[in-house]
Amino acid sequence: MATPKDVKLFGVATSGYCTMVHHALQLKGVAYDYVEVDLKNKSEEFLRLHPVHKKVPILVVDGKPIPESLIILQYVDETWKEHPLLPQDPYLRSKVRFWADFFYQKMVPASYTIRTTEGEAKNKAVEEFLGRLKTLEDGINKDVHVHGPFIHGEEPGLLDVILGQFKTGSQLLEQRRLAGVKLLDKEHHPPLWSYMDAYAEFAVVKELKLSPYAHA
Ligand SMILES: N[C@@H](CCC(=O)N[C@@H](CS)C(=O)NCC(=O)O)C(=O)O
Repeated sequence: MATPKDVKLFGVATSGYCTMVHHALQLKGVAYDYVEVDLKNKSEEFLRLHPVHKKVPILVVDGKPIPESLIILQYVDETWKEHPLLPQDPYLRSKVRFWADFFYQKMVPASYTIRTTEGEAKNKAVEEFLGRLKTLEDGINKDVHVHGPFIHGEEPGLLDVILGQFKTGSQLLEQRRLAGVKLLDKEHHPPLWSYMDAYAEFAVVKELKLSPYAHA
């Protein structure tokens, strides 16, 4: 396959999903244009690119649109070989995909419930979120992490890119919706905390501080 020539990312600056795609492209050294989308006034062009969910991010490569951040991240990894985001070994790759899917299927909805409920329902949602977070942390340590500062080892991979957005998102959720309740802290989640710290210090990530409001 010839290397794509024309790469455009349609996104919004406050979206953690879009930041993941920025990071993946930059980790791989891909040159691309960025188009900021007005979600309150979606353009015809944008709606044509993604008529199904009508959400950012959308990556457009040589005129062809690719929606959904997790699908985009895997497309980017398969298209540009520098700095692989997924391991070579198919079994290990399946494990990384499993925990990435767990994040999208279990953590994102749990944080949405915390944002949108009050009282007893919110307390229950926090408990559920923390239970799932423990499952995620244990799973990553058992199935993926072997050594090194990142989840994927000496270099950040797919789970680092995804969870890199998670710390900011959780902290914002704590500040805005959960007076005094901690979702993620160093004391209760030392491994996750240290992976996320290592990722935040990584050059590409440090230079591209895009998302103050992850998983908006
Ligand atoms: N599952 C999608 C979620 C993307 C998403 O929720 N994007 C939000 C911004 S963070 C959006 O475009 N919302 C616009 C809308 O719902 O109209 C992905 O991973 O790409």
